[in-house]
Amino acid sequence: MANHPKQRNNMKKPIFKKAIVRTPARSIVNGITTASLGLPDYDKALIQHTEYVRALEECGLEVLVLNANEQYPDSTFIEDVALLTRQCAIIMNPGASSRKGETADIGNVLNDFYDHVESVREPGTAEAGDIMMVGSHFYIGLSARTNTEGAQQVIQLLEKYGLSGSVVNLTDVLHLKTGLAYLEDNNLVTCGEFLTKSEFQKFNILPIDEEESYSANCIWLNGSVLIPKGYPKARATIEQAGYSTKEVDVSEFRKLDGGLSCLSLRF
Ligand code: CIR
Repeated sequence: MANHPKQRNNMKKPIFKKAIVRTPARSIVNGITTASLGLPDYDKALIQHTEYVRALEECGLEVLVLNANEQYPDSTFIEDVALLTRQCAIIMNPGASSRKGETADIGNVLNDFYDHVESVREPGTAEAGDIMMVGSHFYIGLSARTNTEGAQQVIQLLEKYGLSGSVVNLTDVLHLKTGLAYLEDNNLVTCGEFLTKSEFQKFNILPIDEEESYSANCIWLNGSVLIPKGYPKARATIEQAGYSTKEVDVSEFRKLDGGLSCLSLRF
């Protein structure tokens, strides 16, 4: 039987065994935001974070919880500071000036897990919320946080380890994965500006309505999909595609433009 053109990207699925998270700091109320949803409630954020860790564990991951870093209000959004692949870790250089120092202690943490730890350097900036892994290929969003120089450095580093990368222009959202999530088996949760982009048409697109756009940032973890609580249409779409889902309430992180994926590094 001929291959269906939308089934070309099938390849061995990753198995995620570990995750690294960082406890929210009290200073989280000073985090960067474009949302008009009010200030996050620190106590509620702590509870939601604990539940998020539990959900990761229920998906089979062993979770390393780093201490809060009060100096950096956005430091709980740890996904942005490093890209973790099977072959290497790449420490990012965040484009947001208030977040640059978040990378200072991450090298020591990653050295415990990786033989190869690389870094993006000035004038390159990159935040890994802009990077989506599809097998051995990495889509890198050019955003207000990730510049062309940063993306090119990431691509060169990936190529050094036999991986590949390509850039995607984005205009409407903070990070690439604000509007996209790869669920393996060629399935791509897609929203807004990404629905019509030519590079994503080879995927089986699971479209998310604009009014539920926040839920496009969901995570495939070993067969289950973690999605934010309160997006019934998105949940139904993902379940109809054959996945079991697990809802996590991340309302306090949403107030700072943070999604589910931003809260962990998974590898
Ligand atoms: C920021 O603006 O940097 C944080 N308040 C939110 C970061 C969200 N991270 C992500 O989407 N990967």
